[in-house]
Amino acid sequence: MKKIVLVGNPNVGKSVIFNSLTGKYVAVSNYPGTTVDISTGIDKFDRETFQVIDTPGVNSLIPHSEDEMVTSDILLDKGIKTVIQVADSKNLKRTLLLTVQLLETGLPLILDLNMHDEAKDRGIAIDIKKLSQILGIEVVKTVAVTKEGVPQLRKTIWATISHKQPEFKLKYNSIIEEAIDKINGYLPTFLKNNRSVILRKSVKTHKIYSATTEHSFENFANPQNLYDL
Ligand SMILES: Nc1nc2c(ncn2[C@@H]2O[C@H](COP(=O)(O)OP(=O)(O)OP(=O)(O)O)[C@@H](O)[C@H]2O)c(=O)[nH]1
Ligand SMILES: [Mg+2]
Repeated sequence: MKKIVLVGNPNVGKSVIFNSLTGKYVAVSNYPGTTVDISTGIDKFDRETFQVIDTPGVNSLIPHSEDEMVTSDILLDKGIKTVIQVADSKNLKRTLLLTVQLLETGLPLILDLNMHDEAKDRGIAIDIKKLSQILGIEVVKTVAVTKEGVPQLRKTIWATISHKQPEFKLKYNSIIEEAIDKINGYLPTFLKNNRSVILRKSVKTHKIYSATTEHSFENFANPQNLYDL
């Protein structure tokens, strides 16, 4: 079954959005090999049925905790059709750091600026059209607790579900770009050009700075190690 994954910083309303999308068809289970709970549910768009996955909150796709490791791992699942980043509209800076990392996965992405009510109370106004143009993705506003904007979010998921994500490439300095190219040469075909995987793994192991020998790159690109993100 095709999968839709909800990802976002902690405490931004992912689970409330998840409940609005899936209703009562929900199962909670441990992510394999961890103590982290993952909720999955079913949503029907037109004649198609999708599995919706709620993930634990993350500050970064470079994992520093078991929760973050699980979310990063879920994003490597080949069956994923669309990622919805649920965000706190009051904290755009924190949101966009994760947006860039999600764009680097190459997965189709929709940005849901949730908690729009609280942002409005604080006088925060976000030009979602402009943001959508800059990022090259659909951006919607919601208030999960009152379901405001949820029908629009659903419509957007449905409209973009089979779209190919335009390539997003943030250019890093030459040391990093050269390391990315080199590491890419060792990746198995299904992960080729996946800058997100390369950068996550590189930052975690600091190999982007220290891997100067072919041997360490081979070690780095060992498919078994790649799942250890
Ligand atoms: N005012 C307001 N509160 C919201 C909104 N969305 C969620 N909340 C509240 O924010 C809190 C966190 O919501 P959750 O859905 O648990 O957030 P989460 O992102 O799943 O949190 P983690 O799974 O811990 O990362 C709850 O108290 C919600 O009722 C919103 O749009 N407006
Ligand atoms: Mg949650």
